[in-house]
Amino acid sequence: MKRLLLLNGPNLNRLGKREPSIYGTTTLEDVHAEIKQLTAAYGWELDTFQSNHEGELIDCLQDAEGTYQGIVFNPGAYTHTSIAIRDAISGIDVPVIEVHISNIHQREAFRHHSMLASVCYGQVVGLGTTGYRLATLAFLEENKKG
Ligand code: DHK
Repeated sequence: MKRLLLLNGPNLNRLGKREPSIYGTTTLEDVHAEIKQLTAAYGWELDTFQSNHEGELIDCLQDAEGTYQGIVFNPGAYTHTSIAIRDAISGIDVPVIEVHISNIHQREAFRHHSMLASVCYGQVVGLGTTGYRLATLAFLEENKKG
C-alpha cells in the first residue's frame, strides 16, 4: 500500500488558536482527519508528525526513505532559515511538497524566501489549510497516472 507522510514544523501544533486572522481556525487535528479521509479514498495510508524541533524533523525526513511515496510538509519558520532541513530533503529519494497556509509573499520580507523550495517537488502557498489537501491530491493523482 502507498503511504503519505504529513509533516508539520514549529508552532503548527497551535493551528486554530494561533493568530487565527493569518492561519485560520482549523486545528491540526482537523487537518489530520481531513487528509486521512482523502488518502483513504485513494487507498493510501497516512502518517502524521508534528515537531517544534529542527532535529526531530530532520530525523523524520531521513527515516521517510523507503516508506513513503510523498511528503506534504509545512516547515513553519524553518522554511526561511534551515539549511539542515534543506539538506535532509535533498538527501532523500522521496518527493516533498512544501505547504504554507498564509501567502508568505504578502507578509514580512523575511518570509519571502524559502531555503527549501528549490529542493522540493512543488509548493502550495496562501490557500489556507486547503493547501494541505491540494498538495496531497497532487501526490494521489500523479501516482494514479503511474
Ligand atoms: C507557517 C509559519 O509558522 C511561518 O513561520 C511561515 C507558515 C509561514 C504558513 O503560512 O503556514 O512563515
